[in-house]
Amino acid sequence: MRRIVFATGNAGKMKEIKEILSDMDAEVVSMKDAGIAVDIEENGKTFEENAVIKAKAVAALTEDAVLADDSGLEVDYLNGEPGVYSARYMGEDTSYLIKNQAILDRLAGVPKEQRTARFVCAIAAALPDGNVLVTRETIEGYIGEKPAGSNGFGYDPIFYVDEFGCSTAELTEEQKNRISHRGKALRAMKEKLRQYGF
Ligand code: ITT
Repeated sequence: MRRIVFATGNAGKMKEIKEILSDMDAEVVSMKDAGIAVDIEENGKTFEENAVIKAKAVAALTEDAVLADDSGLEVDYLNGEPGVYSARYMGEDTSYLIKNQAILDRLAGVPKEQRTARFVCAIAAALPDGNVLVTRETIEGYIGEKPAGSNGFGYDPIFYVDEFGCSTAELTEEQKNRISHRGKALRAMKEKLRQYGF
């Protein structure tokens, strides 16, 4: 069976990715499980650029096909912040309890219509033949009044979706993957990869 290395060090992402790609005729392994350790400077201006930077950096270290995910939260009232800086917002080591509360504080008193936000996900594939493929998808939602739920990771407790009327941290993994930015972008990538024999 072919192997695909997923260039992420984020365990929350990896859990979702493994489930979404579980029907592929390929073994999907994390960078860690492939024995690859590399510090990648994500200096792109867009999610797509950063996903390609990560996929190519890891592809240079393996014969396997490499996928990478660059994603983040865009809050309209904050002019798209934290955006591509979502992981680095307030410092990489600051807990999401603190980061999420800081966003809630910045939106204190702002009515629901102005609390619109989206998660964005770009997936890049760097293939052994040198081809690079990219997909990008979003999920629209809004920043709730308080954090809720303990599933998922990152900003999930403050990101609410109208379809379920709750935060994405209150959804099961299956529910979140069905509607999420990552679920949609990875399913689009699966379609593209099929054309390359995966
Ligand atoms: P890798 O680069 O190693 O994949 P990372 O966490 O640094 O891991 P990103 O640079 O792509 O990844 O930052 C994505 C951040 O956006 C992530 O750390 C979360 O804070 C947030 N994010 C992305 N998708 C999310 C989701 O589905 N739920 C909650 N937060 C999410």
